[in-house]
Amino acid sequence: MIKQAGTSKFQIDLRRHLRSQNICDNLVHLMCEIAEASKYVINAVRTGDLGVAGTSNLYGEEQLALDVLSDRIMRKRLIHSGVVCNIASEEMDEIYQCQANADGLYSVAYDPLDGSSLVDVNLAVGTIVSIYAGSELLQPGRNQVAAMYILYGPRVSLVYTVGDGVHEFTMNNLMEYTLTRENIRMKPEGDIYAPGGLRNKYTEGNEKFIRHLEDKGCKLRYSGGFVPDINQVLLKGKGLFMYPALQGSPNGKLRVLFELNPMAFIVEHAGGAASTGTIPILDLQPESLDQRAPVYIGCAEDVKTAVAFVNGK
Ligand code: AFP
Repeated sequence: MIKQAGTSKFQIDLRRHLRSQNICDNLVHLMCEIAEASKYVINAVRTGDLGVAGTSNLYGEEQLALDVLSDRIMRKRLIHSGVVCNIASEEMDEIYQCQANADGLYSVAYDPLDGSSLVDVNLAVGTIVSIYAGSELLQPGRNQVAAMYILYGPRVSLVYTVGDGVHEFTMNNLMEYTLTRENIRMKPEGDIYAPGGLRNKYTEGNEKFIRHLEDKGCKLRYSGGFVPDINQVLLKGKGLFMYPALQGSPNGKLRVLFELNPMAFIVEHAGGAASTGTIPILDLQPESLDQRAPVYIGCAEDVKTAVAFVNGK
């Protein structure tokens, strides 16, 4: 553990902090390469074309020019890193193999620009990254060796875990990521909630749960962007995000590989929890790249209460 963040005159940069973790050089190098890629994604978000790309992704959704550009930036950087075996992106239809031999290498699943439809209304968006050792991407999220997200908001911040604490870095005016919060911990129960999906499609259990949160005085905080919404719950250390099963869409909306696994890995290592309403997100065995699942993620007691309501408390 490094001296308390922000108290020393020395700014602790990402590479130095990663080196202080008990992880191998290849993983340090990979995570620093992803941080470097985010500097080009920022530029694209701030100045790039806000129009459509004229193509559609794995889900048949229309791709924005920013989706395609940020995906290309991330993919090139991951290939260039030399330590990646397989890549899966929310914007690509299938797994891309960089190297056949997976010894000592990693496989990466990422959402290059989650919430991209919010950029043209100037709301915060983010990049989400999930890392596994070896070649296999379709495995339970609990096997991740690292997860990180980069939030492009009023400030640019990066949050990561390698399974030993959750740490936040903020970009300084030299475009370097320096440590701002170390070993972030969530409280057992919270006072904010972020409910995704159409309320008139909520099941009775979910509707009762929302009323329970409102009765206990929780404030609604939902931006429509998974990364800023999770960042708020995580850094305030008190709250819950949910995108439940809806009438007509039993698996909700969010994607297991690109969104749920990395965020669940981060939140669980900050003392929170993440559930489908039936099992922990990290115990899910993904069957396909485009698999979706309902999610309740945040303070452990709030997630437990959600599961109870959803299962007919
Ligand atoms: P987009 O990437 O299509 O903007 O979707 C964003 C997202 O995947 C996630 O960031 C949000 O939490 C969720 O979808 C918002 O969904 P609703 O628009 O249904 O609220």
